[in-house]
Amino acid sequence: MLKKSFTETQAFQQLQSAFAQIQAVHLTQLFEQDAERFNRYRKEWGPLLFDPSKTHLNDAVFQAMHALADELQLSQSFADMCSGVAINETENRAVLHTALRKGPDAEVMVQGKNVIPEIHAVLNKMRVFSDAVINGERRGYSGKAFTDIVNIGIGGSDLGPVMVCEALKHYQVPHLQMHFVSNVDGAHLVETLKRLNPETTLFLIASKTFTTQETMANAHSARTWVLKHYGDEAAIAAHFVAISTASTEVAAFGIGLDQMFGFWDWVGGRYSLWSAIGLSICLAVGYSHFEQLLAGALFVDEHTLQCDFEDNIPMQMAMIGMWYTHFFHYPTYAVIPYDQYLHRFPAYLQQADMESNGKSVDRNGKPVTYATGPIIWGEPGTNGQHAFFQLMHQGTHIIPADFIVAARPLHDLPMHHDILLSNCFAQSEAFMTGKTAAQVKQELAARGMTTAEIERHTPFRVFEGNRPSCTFIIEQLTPYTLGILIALYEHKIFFQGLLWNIYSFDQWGVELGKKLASAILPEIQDKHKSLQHDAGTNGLIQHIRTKSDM
Ligand code: G6Q
Repeated sequence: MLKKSFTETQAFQQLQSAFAQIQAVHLTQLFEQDAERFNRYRKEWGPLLFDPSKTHLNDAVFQAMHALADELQLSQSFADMCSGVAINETENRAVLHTALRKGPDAEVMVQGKNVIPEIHAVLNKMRVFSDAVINGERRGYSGKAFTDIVNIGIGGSDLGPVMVCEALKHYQVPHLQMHFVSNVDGAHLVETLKRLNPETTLFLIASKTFTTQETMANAHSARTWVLKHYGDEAAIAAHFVAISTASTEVAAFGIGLDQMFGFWDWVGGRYSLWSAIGLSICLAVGYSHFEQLLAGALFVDEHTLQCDFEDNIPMQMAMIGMWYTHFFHYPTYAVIPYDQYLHRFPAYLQQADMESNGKSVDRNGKPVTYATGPIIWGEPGTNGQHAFFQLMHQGTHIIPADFIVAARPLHDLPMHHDILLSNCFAQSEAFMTGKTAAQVKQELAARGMTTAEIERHTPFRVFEGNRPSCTFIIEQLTPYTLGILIALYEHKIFFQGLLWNIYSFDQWGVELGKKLASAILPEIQDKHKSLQHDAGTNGLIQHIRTKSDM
């Protein structure tokens, strides 16, 4: 793998001159210059349409991006990742979430061993288990069928499964309710368990390391809740399963290895929903839907492997993101699904993207001299329109956005879907075209305002426009198309890591957070311990010590 950034390439010069030509051009001018722009840039691939035509692309920019992709060998690096090369060098690991989507006949070698048979053995165990829970064969300790599943996990062991279970609610098994407990704030567990019956509740303890403080605290409290009800240790085996890479820690917790669903260190936490971490998804929607999710992601893996820059959607998404982050200096990027089922998609992407590319040291150990991963955020439309869209339309910050919508709804209220679609398209149109002073004046005159009133009101009603966006249309939200959407963003993140020459698959910032809290915990629990922090932190701890006496 090359260890140079986009700024060190010859294509970068090409991009700089293309930028000089286009930076002052309004998006509407690009459409005036080329009415075929939509057809030129949109890509249709299976059930997906990707439309980047409302971004600052032209032939010169596109060619420079293509040259950059070739010069940085993006395709080769993607193929390396998929074939098991240890590209996560800071943790000395392969990165193989793509292997989790492959069929049983594939071959992916890690340290001389084909990992596909193990993957399919775990998938098979997930299928058998989820079928048994769903059809009531697998029951609680007192013989009652399960009605509620509680997944206890945090970060990568939570955000992906929650997002998918919410997104696929339409397909949910009706007699099983899913719950997710992640926060160590006891309120999360207490409020979840309040309405549940220990005899009909199954806990999935999802933790790659099985040492994460929050998950272990929640798991132990859940265990106590079950034990308190039954008064019998033997009940634990019937009500707890573990999803982890750490069999010793799982056994120490008291969960037998037959009750454990394994995965491997080459599956990163935020890329793990395709592994056993997806057991909650299998239980929520049934194993065959989980298989469809994997198939959608595989479709994108193959697309990404086969297509060069001209057709490669994740590669183009990555370039457009870099284009706005580096050249236009737009520090944030919004993801706006016009789909209520996708309401957790932006939160999921925040982790996937910002934990991967929130880095400031390059792969040679040197500080980077350019902006890396943008701040990712978003909420579903149309809700966002009645909240933060004002700033997106008329604020001083320009925020590129992805709009995501399905052509056909999953409900039978067609009028609602027509309104949803029209809002989605109207917003990207308004972001691009804005409204000129002349248009505002004409409108106000038509409403009968005097010239003086028109002059006074016009400045507030002008929209500059020229706000870029990409639109993604899927045919319908299914497990397959959801798999497509997730994998598109995963690979966009991968390619951006290459452009910025950073390691996308470690997370030392998260590790730091895990250690810091462990140092302060005993100081909160024992008020006589001396405090060695900065004066501000010591002050906060002292304050809590006085309050806990009250
Ligand atoms: C993800 C990160 C992080 C991790 C959580 C939970 O890529 O590594 O979000 O998923 O900290 O870790 P465990 O699964 O080990 O409990």
